[in-house]
Amino acid sequence: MSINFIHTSDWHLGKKLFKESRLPEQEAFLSWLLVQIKKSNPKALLISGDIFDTPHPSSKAQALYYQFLKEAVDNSNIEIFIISGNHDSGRFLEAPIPFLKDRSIHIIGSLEVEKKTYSYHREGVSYHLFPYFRSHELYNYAREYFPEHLEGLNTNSSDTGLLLDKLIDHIFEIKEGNKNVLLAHHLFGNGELSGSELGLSLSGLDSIPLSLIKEKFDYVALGHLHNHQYLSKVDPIICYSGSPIAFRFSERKNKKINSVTLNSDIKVKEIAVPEFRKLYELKLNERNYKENLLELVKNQQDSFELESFLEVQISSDKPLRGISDEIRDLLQDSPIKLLSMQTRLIKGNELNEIKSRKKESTAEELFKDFYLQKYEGEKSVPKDLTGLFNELLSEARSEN
Ligand SMILES: [Mn+2]
Repeated sequence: MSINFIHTSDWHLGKKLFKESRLPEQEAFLSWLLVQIKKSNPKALLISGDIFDTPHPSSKAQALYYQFLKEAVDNSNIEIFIISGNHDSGRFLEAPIPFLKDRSIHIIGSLEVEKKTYSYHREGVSYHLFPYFRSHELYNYAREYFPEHLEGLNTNSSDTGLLLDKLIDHIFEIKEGNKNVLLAHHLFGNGELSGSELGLSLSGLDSIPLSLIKEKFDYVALGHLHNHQYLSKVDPIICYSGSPIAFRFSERKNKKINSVTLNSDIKVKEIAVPEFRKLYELKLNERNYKENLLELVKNQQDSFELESFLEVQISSDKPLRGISDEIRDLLQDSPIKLLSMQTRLIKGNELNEIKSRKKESTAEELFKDFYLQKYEGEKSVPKDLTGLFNELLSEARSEN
């Protein structure tokens, strides 16, 4: 018997680029996804976290999500499995469960001490839902169910790894004879960041070792990293599906979802997500920018329904005045909107350069820049300080 499911993640509904909404592209993606579901008629849709961009998303973002869920289950026999990501509020995702579970939509948003079911067994396949959680939730859980492992524990990585191992054993029921599929949104192994992810770490542990999941699962459907990538291609297949749209100008644009078929073996068919809006990133200088921008306007295809977004960086050895207005004039009658314009002084002082370059930096990057400027001559931030900073950051974020 052959079983087919679709794996996607990191929709970040409601996310903005500078001040521009991405909801039109996100809506286009969800319509496209409905067509894919109709075409391949999969048994399940797996959404591996970061459904929304913020813990309490706008009503428009929520409306889009519920409209999608309704249309997906109304028009097919699909079951939908959803876990939270680091951007989601787990409790917020779980609140509508009483309505959704009768419609074959299953959500695990948080790791809680109360008993709940993390494994769903179907004919030939079991889905195991690992919600996003932070260290303190892991410790709470351990205190309740395996306190003996907390004795004499340091928050160093081998100990945290041990707790995670216990946790995986404790919450999941691995079914021999079935294909076992894991959904998760933590950092595993050594993935490649695209730059638009928020940093996350468990106390003392930067990423979860693959050895903790390798033996137990056949396919691992990950979320968090925004570039589509495999951590392992066989036994098991471990894959980050990536985000369906690029969130930064610099991010790779080849976005995908996975259509996975389980027989005696596992086949992954990657389906390319169309680009619904063009994002252009141009690095120019004061001599060539006009010519390049005119060229861009000339070659702009009309086939895109949504206007294009543009980021321009212009290097120069002297301050350039009025250049943003000039560029806006150049683009005036074109379907290209200038979202970000940075000038880079080649011989200017370094601070200005960092300021203009780091507009979209993560908190971790900004902290590093700040530290290196404050303590001249230092090459990196001491590890313990980074650890403390990350802890504070994750505390602040979980209060949202
Ligand atoms: Mn994400």
